[in-house]
Amino acid sequence: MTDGPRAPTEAVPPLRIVVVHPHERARSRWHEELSRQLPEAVVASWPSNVAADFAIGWEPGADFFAAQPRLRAFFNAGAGVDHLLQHDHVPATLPIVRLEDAGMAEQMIEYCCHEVIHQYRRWDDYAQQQRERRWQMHASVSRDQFAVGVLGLGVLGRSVATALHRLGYRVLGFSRQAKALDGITSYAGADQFEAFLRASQVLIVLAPLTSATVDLLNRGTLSQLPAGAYLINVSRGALVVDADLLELIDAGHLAGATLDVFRQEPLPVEHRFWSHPKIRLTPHASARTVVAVSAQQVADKIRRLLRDQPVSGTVDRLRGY
Ligand code: OXD
Repeated sequence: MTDGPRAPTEAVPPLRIVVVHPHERARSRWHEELSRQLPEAVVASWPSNVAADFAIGWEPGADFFAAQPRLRAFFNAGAGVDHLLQHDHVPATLPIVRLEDAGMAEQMIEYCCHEVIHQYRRWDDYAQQQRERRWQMHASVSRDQFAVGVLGLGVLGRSVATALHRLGYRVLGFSRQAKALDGITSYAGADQFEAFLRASQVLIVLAPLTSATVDLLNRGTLSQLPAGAYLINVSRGALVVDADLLELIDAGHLAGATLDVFRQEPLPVEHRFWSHPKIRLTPHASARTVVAVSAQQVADKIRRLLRDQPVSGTVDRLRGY
């Protein structure tokens, strides 16, 4: 028997992905890893004339979205999505998916625990004593009496809070809605914010930047921290009012701050933070995107979306994260 005429097979268009990133090195790392994770896909780097199904990137411009009308989702190549939501060029109905941990949590834990221990063990005082050749031991406070407040209990906030709890610190967590976390005293909602601040000897800022958190830590709220409290900001600079922070440190109400993020990045060379003796700063280096792990997470989520399955980490535009 001979085969009858075959129905023409419909060619399935390949999956198309575009990487958009202002830094050439990051762009090529993402390109390389996504091509490895999704060998069936055509991966392009923006600028490109590929009309993609999915995009991955950081700080895409209006021209990018205008040229990509077919996108089914945009994957953010970092933790915070404020850079996407502050512009109205991101199509209103386009799902935005953020990275969840993807190798950042362990870096954040390392960074925050290092800074908490630095304060708890009074390294700055001992460094000053060394400069003065002064031999003086300070009385120790037990860790369960040393309260560390974690503002923001998302994936990174929860990881940091849990790690500090495991180290034996008294940990307080603040979030919009109460979260039950083992060993962590939870505060939630605007009416518990003051009590949370008043109890936090070290305050770690890990909340996203949204219209509700911009300038949240200002003269009024920072004054509610106990005398001698210390601030660690690893979220976004715009949560803290710089002048108010400096004023409270100079007045002696706050012991100092560790800052990894700033309103303007790179931090302008003339900014007082650079030379302030009570400020330790790093250039937005607390937790870098680990591209290999992140690309695997993105590839898994793309496969789910292609099967019409929901994915975690989808941004709620109204909430702002
Ligand atoms: C961020 C990041 O969102 O570096 O700040 O991932």
